[in-house]
Amino acid sequence: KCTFLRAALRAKQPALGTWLTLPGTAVARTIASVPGLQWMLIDAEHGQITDKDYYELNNSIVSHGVSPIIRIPFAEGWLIKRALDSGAHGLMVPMVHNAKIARSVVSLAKFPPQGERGFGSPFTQHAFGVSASDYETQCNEYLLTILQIESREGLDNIDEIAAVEGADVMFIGPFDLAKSMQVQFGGDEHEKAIATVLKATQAAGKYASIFCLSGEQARKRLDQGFDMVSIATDTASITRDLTLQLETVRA
Ligand code: 3PY
Repeated sequence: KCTFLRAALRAKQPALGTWLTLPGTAVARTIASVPGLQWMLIDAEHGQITDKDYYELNNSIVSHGVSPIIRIPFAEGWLIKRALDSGAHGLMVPMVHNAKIARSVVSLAKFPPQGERGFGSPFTQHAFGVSASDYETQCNEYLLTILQIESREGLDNIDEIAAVEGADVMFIGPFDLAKSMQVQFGGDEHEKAIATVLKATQAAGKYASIFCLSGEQARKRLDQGFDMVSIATDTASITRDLTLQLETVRA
């Protein structure tokens, strides 16, 4: 069960996901039950979700055959520990600017001998769908370490970051990248930077991923060679559909 997303990536299937910023298992279940999703991002960087919510959200999402990924607020050891102890299938870390941060994240996310993660929570294995001892042996292989490239510094250091062993996915945060570079979102320089990260990620034999807000954007990125894309967020989906229905009824 812990292999949903990893299996899709290994099979070279487009890994399609959504963004969860609203707390509550009802929202998570409603979204995860839409057929065809491989992953759902539990956003504890910017959303209203806290680490107290992780356990219930993970289990709700996994019960629909979707891999939960937790995005923590920052590359800090105790934040990584709390996210992984809840049994997430993937860890997303924002603002990875250099290989030193990338190495530290990987080390904190892996049990020895690959890393320095400690074992202890009696609940961790539940969302992975395995026994505690299987969790310990399988986790290093199946847990996805997802590093966000979303700064000029991260862009400049992409070759070294992508080369870090155990760093599985380079995930572009296009909004923060544009802000950090002080360029227009979607403009030539922005697109060139995105292409640079994609190329370096592919050259390092890692998976390339990017945040998209719609199926149209996601399709374009998959056609460019990205392996894993979001297609929507919870709040944007609600707003978009309500706007559309209002326009339809008023037309
Ligand atoms: C960005 O676009 O900066 C992101 O991190 C997506 O949430």
